Amino acid sequence: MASGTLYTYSGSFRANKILVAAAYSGANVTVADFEYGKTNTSADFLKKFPLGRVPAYESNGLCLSESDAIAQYVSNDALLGGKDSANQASVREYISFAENEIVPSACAWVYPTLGLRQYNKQETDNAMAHLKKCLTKLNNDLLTRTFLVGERVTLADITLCTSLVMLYVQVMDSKFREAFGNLNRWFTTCVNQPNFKKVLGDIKLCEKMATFDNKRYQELHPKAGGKGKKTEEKAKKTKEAKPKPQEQPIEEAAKEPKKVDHFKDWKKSDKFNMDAWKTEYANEELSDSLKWFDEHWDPEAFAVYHAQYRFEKDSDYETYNLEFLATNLVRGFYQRIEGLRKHCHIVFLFHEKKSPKGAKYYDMTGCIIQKAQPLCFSYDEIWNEFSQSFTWTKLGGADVNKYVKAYFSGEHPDGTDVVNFDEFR
Ligand SMILES: N[C@@H](CCC(=O)N[C@@H](CS)C(=O)NCC(=O)O)C(=O)O
Repeated sequence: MASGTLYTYSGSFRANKILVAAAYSGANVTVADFEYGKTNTSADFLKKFPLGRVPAYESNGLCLSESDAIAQYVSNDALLGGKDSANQASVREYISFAENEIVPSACAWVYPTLGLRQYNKQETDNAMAHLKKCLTKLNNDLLTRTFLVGERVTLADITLCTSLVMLYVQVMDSKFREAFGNLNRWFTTCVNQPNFKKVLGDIKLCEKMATFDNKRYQELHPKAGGKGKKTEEKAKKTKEAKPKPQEQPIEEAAKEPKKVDHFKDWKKSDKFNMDAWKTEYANEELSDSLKWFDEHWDPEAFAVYHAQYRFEKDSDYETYNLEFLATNLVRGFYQRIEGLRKHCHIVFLFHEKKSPKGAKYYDMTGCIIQKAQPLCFSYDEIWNEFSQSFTWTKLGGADVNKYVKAYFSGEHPDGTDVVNFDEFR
C-alpha cells in the first residue's frame, strides 16, 4: 500500500482528488506542513520538484508531480478500473476529460468570482458555453449509470467530482443545474460518500450564481491599478524574472486574511517571551526548557488552553479511523491559523482509542501557549471557524505546568498512550 508525503496548500481541488483516492485505497498519505510561496520555492523543494508546483508527492525517494499521476499512484486496482482494459481506458478517458475540458473552463468562469483573475466577458461566455457541452455529455453518460465506470466509485468519479466542486459551489445555481439532472444526482451521490466527505466536508450547492468580485481582485492584486512608472517597471522586471504561476491556489488566495495586528494592544511581558521559549524548547534538553518555562511563566500576559476534538456523532469516530486522517485534520487546522504562528505554540497528540461502539479511532488533544487571555482564535473569523472542531479549556494554577510539561514532552497528562505528535510554532 502506498505511503508518503503530500505537499499542498489546504483545500486544493487537485490535492482533494489525491486524498479522496487515498481514503478509498487506504494509502497512507500525510499532508506536509506547507506554506504556499515559501515551501515550494525553497531550494530543497525545487531540487525534488523543479517547477515548484503543487500538489507534489514524495515516498521513499520517489518524487512525483502532476496530481493525476499522484492520484494514480495512491489508488488501488479497483479505483483504476480493475482488470478489464476497457474499463481502465474509460477511467483514463474521464481523467483526461476533467483535466483538459473541465478544469480550464471551470477556472475561467470561477476564478474571477473569487477575485483571483480579472473578469473578461468573452472568456467567461466561452467557458460557460464549453462547459454546457461537456456537462451535457456527462449527463447523457450518466442516464443509466450510478457511477461513471462499472458499478463502483473509480478514480474517474473522484477526479471529475473534485474538479466540478468549484462550479457546483460557486456558480452553478439551481436554474443552471436544471438541465443536468443525472449529473446532479451522481455529484450528490459522490460527495455524500463517507470517503469524499472526510476530505471535502459538507458541500453546499450554489444558491446564487457568483459574479466578478472586483473588491477581492483589487485586494489580491494591489499593483494592478499602477502606482507610477517606477513601480510598474519594477513589477514588469519581477514578472519577467519569475514567470507568473500557471494557476494560483484558489481557496488559499480567496480566503487569505487581510494583515491585521490583533495583538497590537497586548502588553509585552518582562518575564516570558514567546520566541525565547520556542528557541529554548527547540535547542535545549527537554528538562532544561521545561525548567525555563516554570521560571519565566507569566500568567498575566500569556495563557494556556487545552484542546479536545469534539466527537459528537458515531460518524465522527468513523471519520478518524486511520491515523493519517486525524493528523491531516490537525495539519489542515494549522494551515488555516498560519497568521497566529508567531503568537502561539501548539502541540497536538494523537491517541488510539475505542469508540462507544468498540471501533478503533484516533483521538486528538492539544495544548496551546498563547499571548493574551482570550482564546486567540476569537480574533479572526476563519481561525474561529476552524477552532470550533475542538473544545478549548483555559488552564490555570498547577494545571498550566502539568499540561505544558506533559504535552511538550509528547505525553498525555493522564498517561494515555500517544501514537503521534504534531507541533505548530
Ligand atoms: N497539472 C498540474 C498543475 C499544478 C499547478 O498548476 N499547481 C499550481 C497551484 S494550483 C502551482 O503550484 N503553482 C505554483 C507555480 O507554478 O509556481 C497538476 O495537476 O498537478
